[in-house]
Amino acid sequence: MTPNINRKFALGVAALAATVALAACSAAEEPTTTTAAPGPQTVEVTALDYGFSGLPERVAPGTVFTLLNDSGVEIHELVAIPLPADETRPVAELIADPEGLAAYFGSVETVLIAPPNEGSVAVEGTGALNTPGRYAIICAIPTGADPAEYLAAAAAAEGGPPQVAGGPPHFVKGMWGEVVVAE
Ligand SMILES: [Cu+2]
Repeated sequence: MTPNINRKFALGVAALAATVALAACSAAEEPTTTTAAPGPQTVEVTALDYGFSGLPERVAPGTVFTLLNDSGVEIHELVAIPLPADETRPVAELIADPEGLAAYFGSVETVLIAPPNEGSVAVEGTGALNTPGRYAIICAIPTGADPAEYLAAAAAAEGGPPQVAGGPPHFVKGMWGEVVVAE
């Protein structure tokens, strides 16, 4: 029966096309990007020397972030800075402009700190991104800072980044990202 054979063939081609499309899709995806399912969820981001892995591009309001530090050397943080709607520059551009991002440091939504090889504690907010909009995600810890000294300074700091000795902030070395919070 020719029609039946043709139908089987057509189905086979469709399945093959779907497989190829899936393969092309996953190949094009950034390795550090995950696609968020609808609704708030918990997202575990991994901190590396020097970058974030597993940072989603888009999440629902109320999504809670945690940070796992995969470095045995550096202490890392995840600072989520909401950007106003009239700020249209990409985060990459803000990172490159020292005053660009600093202008928004006062409105931080949450800060997670993770010592070497440990999970995070929230030192500002709860880890949740509740307000819809675009966020700059950065780690501003100075390169080579002593983890114990940084934790002590963070505990003592009142509403501002702790001041400890070290090199340039990690975001200068690529430890930054951009997340959109939207329904
Ligand atoms: Cu860092």
